[in-house]
Amino acid sequence: MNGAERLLETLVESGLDICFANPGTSEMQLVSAIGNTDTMRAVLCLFEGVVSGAADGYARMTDKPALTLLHVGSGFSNSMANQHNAKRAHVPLVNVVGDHATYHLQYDAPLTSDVPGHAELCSEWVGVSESADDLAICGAKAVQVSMQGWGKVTTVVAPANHAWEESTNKAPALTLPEMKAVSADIISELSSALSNGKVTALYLGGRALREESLAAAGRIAQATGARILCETFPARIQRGAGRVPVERLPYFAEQAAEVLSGFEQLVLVGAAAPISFFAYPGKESILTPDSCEVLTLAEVHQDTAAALLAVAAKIGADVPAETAQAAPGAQTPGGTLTPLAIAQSLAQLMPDHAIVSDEAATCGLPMFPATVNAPPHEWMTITGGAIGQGLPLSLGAALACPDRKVIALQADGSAMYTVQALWSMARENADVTVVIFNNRSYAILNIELARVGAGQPTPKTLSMLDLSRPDINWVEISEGMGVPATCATTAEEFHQQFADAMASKGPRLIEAMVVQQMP
Ligand SMILES: Cc1ncc(C[n+]2csc(CCOP(=O)(O)OP(=O)(O)O)c2C)c(N)n1
Repeated sequence: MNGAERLLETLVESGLDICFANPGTSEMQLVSAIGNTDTMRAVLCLFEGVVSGAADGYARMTDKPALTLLHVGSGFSNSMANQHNAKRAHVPLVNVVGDHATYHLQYDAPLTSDVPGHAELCSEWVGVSESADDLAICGAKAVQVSMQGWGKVTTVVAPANHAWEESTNKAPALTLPEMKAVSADIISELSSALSNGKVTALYLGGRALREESLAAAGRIAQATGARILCETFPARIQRGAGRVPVERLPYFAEQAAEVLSGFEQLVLVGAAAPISFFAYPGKESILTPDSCEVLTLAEVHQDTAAALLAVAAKIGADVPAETAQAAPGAQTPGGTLTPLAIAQSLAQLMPDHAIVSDEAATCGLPMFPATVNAPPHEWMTITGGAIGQGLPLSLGAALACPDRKVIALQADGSAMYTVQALWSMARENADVTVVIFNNRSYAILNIELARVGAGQPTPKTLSMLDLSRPDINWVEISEGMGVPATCATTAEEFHQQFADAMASKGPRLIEAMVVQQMP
């Protein structure tokens, strides 16, 4: 066997079963190895940002890594924005990046680059293979590290000669690490703090937003009067009917600070302390008031469910919190096609256990609160703020959960970054309904322009935030990539088209010509 075949053998034995790929000449042995096995699904993506975003979506839904296959430093750097989002989502991810043969690097051929340097910028572990045998050893280690805590982004740099040279030693899969538990001392300390009568919020993030943790947090809230908040951009939250509802901290700093202003204690559970998304002249970066004590029950990467259950047991919190309830009999939305009308259609029509990828940007603001009583579903957001995540994320989630409907709520500007994901959705027959919020604008930047105090905009200034001239035709783009598409201009049209999409399987795109009221 050659090094590439050994690497693949080890990755498959370590539990990896899907590869999102955009390969080049230095990865041909790996392409060939994957082509000769039926244990690794291969998904071609036509831009590397789709590769990394899809791997993120797959990992968010399965809690295990997907493999990516990328081509040298240039390919890796194309994937970086979504590697960044994946890192911020704390998901496991294993990249394999090919490089020139070791002996070829000295000649500085055109694609030569510092591949480990590229990888280190957004990987939490990088292994550079030193021989054909070492390649699979690096692969085993990459999977092991990727499964530390909730997950890490890892990268194996694979020189082409290590892939094609003979490898005589099999590299066994390594034992996967256990999630770190919260100590008994912290459980006692936080149980006392939660019972001290101060005005308190539980601030949940990451894995603490799964059903079991939410139920335990609900019981704690019920017993102590604490409010349940969550981070602004969670990786994945389980919500809808039957689940304990969570209030998401608003994006705009003033609104977030307002929400946090009355609390004397904030208890972090799998979330970092809330800070402003950006700095603004004359505004605070820290969103909690000085008088609010910030305590940590569970850090990111710790076992949040066990910690919440332990606190609930210690304080005798056994009364369940109220859960969201289905709201039957809602009226079919009509008239102007606003984001809220779309949210109403979504809440009425989404099937049980749908997966929502929310990169609707400004149009997404009313969607989350308006879907609290929708059927049970999961909601994924743009964890690292690097746009171009939503379409790839929904592709990866759909391949991870083929029996569930995926709904991509997608702002038009962000969609254009990784629009190639549509082609992979068509090719893989991914069950994704894409809703494009066509507002022909970088609307959020029009808002931010005023908020940062950048002065009076000129027409030239505004032209850098405007997506017209020419208008983008999403139906044509989508159909050109093999995804059937329709356009909706009223709430009734949207409702009907969305109902049709929910009733059928396979990729669909609805271009929603939204009329937006700016916050
Ligand atoms: C990778 C990356 N590039 C650029 C930005 C800056 N940025 C933030 S929002 C935005 C425009 C978003 O427009 P759109 O997706 O249409 O949503 P809207 O604001 O119109 O709701 C841009 C360019 C970013 N966050 N990430």
